[in-house]
Amino acid sequence: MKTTLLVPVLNEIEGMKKIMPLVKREWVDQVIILDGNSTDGTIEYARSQGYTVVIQKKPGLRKGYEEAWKHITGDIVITFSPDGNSIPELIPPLIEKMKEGYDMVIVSRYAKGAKSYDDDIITGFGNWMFTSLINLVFAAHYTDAMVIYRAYKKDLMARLELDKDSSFDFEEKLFRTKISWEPLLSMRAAKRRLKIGEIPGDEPARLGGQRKLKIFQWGAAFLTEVIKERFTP
Ligand SMILES: Nc1nc2c(ncn2[C@@H]2O[C@H](COP(=O)(O)OP(=O)(O)OP(=O)(O)O)[C@@H](O)[C@H]2O)c(=O)[nH]1
Ligand SMILES: [Mg+2]
Repeated sequence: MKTTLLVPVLNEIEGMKKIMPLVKREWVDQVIILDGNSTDGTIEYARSQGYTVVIQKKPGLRKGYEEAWKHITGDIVITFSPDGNSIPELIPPLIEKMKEGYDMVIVSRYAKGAKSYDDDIITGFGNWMFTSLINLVFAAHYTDAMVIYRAYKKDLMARLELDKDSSFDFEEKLFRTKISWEPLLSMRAAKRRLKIGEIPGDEPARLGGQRKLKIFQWGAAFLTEVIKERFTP
């Protein structure tokens, strides 16, 4: 079972310099830095450390993931945010949990024993609301359906058709924003009754740089997505 750590970055130089040295190279078989056209030296830093860097052509995290997929050699992908939000030491236990036979394991900020130090009242409520909604609509049992930090089988991308343009284009145009595919992945994995696990993992606060999250546009886009996904066979 080969593993690939996929690290999305957009102007994340501070976090990269503090966090990536804590990621031991022997933990995974491949590391890919997926860059969304950073201008703050992130790309140069990543290359100087010997990492494989994929610079995406189309904007947005979802298009980035799509473009990164062909470079992934692992059977399992771990998406990891190097802005301080993902704790590096949880990579080995996350992989261990995947080995128990799960299709996807989430590092939950809201599982018993974990806490988000990055949330404010709005993001905390939003994450709780969307996770509850996904559980209700798709009869799932997530404590965190939204977080980036998770591991899943590489082939879920094709099996769950995460790359089909129609999945998100409408919402993105309507709300003039770019959204990532984690919520859709959570919904479709639940719908197909895949084997989903969670481990608790704190979310420390962002280290530096700027938040890219657009709370209200994303909220509206996700809500539309849940409704649409509910009525798609
Ligand atoms: N390649 C790529 N990376 C991105 C893009 N947008 C955000 N990222 C990176 O993806 C990671 C996760 O971003 P998020 O956690 O969703 O958003 P955030 O800006 O970190 O928001 P907070 O963590 O809540 O402050 C960060 O390392 C970002 O730099 C993008 O369009 N392309
Ligand atoms: Mg973040």
